[in-house]
Amino acid sequence: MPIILLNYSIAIHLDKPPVNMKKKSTYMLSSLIIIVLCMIIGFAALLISNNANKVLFKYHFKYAENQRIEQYFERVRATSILLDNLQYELNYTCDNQDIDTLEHASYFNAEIRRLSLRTPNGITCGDMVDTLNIYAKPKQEIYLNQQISLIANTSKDRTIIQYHRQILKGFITVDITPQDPISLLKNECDGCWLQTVEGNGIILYTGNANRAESKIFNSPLQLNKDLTDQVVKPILSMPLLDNAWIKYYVADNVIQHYRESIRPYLIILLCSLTLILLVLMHRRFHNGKMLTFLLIKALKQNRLIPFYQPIVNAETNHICGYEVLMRWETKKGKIIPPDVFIPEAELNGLIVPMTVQLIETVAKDIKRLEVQHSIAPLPHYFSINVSPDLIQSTALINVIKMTLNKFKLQPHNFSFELTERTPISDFDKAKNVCDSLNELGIQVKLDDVGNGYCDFLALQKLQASTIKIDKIFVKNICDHNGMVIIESIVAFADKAEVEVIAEGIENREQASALLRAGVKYQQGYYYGKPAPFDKIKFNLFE
Ligand code: G
Ligand code: G
Ligand code: MN
Repeated sequence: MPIILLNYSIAIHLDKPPVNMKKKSTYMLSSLIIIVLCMIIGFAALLISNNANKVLFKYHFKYAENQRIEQYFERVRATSILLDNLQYELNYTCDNQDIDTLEHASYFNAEIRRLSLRTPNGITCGDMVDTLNIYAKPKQEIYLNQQISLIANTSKDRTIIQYHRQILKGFITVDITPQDPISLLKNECDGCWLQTVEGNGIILYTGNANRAESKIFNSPLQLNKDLTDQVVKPILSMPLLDNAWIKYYVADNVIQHYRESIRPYLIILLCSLTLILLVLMHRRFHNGKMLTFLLIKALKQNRLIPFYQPIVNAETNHICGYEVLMRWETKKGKIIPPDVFIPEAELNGLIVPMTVQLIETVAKDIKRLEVQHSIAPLPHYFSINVSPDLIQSTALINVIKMTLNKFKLQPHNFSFELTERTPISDFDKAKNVCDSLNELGIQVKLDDVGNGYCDFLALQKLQASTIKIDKIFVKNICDHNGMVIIESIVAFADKAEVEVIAEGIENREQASALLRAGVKYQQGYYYGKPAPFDKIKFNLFE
């Protein structure tokens, strides 16, 4: 059984500690600082490195080309809708009325450059007089699918995308108006780039074909697919539907131009990010310092007060003790929870004087309770959280001895629970302190078992009398696994002869399930929330 416990403890230990260790906002600030720093490094690389620039250019280029192609398909879709209506307006005889209809449709639609109709009798007519001559020669054509084909025109400076469709009684061919070239290439020299469309063993020199060939490639006439790949690798190869590729070949100076064009933006971005980084670092630093300053003030003004949460014997429903939970009460009476200030106090060492002061306040409260209820000595224990720093310091023994003497209290009135949000650095020192506490008759409890650092080592070395089961295990008690873990902790505690207290009991079901599992000491909202001295619960049913 203990093996299960050990595994679970390790798993959780790996998952959680950093988040618990630091104050949330500090943690967020630190994360932000790292993110901004990474961004700065990334942008600086873009500014310095040729390769990083080329990668960015490629991505930018691909994005722009994708958008351009998507716009072509959008035009085809729009044309298709237009043809759905047009097919009922034609006579399918190529008479003047048909030509008018075609001219009208083409004139009013930006997507259409040319529109032609073939009638069932094989007559062809279109919206332009010389329509048949313009595209007659370059019969290099790649079909992307049954309806869309790419044709290189005679002047070889643009691709024509043709959309073919059978309509009611004839066949329509539409030349889709060409898109502008990618903006990244708009201002580039003619000979610096080349766009080809390749498919079915054909290469169409499309965008900027004429002069590009002669500049990038030695001999344009010999250009075939193999050679293309050998001479210059395309900067972009994108599949166009199934059986064709669009490829871009770009000379180095295009990338150089790109680099120059983005440089001012990169510099502005880098300056802004550096500024943000400085502000964040200042805040991170200031945050810690500010909190330390305020905590010192709170300590001087005795504003760090105890809240008490009852720990109950669930068999008898009697309160047997209290956990003391520190709160920061501001001047205006606002109560600040410990996770806001304890992690910082543990980092800057203030936790030691804070706990010492808390011990004295608790002692006074115990005295007041004795008077209020006319019971002396009070049978209850008051369990004070101590962080590893303090459990390794003999100051704790001196303080508790002095307090017991000064207020005439019994050792059983106090116990310490060791919170292990940070690891114990010197186990021997901690062991000495715990031994002395045990000799005094003051119990040491291990807090949040299963959810901290090296539980077993601490248990073995520090001779704790009690372990406190962390609330996350109680939360999952209704699952089979949750119960198995509790049972294994109980079995383990029996063997090790330590008491068990379960934390975080919020309802009757959890309380009775735990009791069945053999955990009689219980603490949680079900029995009572942490409360200030004047609202302290003395009887469970009051
Ligand atoms: O009280 P809460 O209810 O929010 O407690 C949150 C955490 O703060 C707990 O894990 C508890 O161990 C820790 N904590 C509360 N009071 C003290 C204290 O006096 N000293 C130390 N070291 N931790 C404390
Ligand atoms: O020191 P430790 O981590 O054990 O502190 C106990 C913490 O658990 C405190 O923050 C306290 O407010 C909280 N707590 C006590 N009882 C319950 C409970 O029933 N449910 C939940 N969610 N938290 C609880
Ligand atoms: Mn605790």
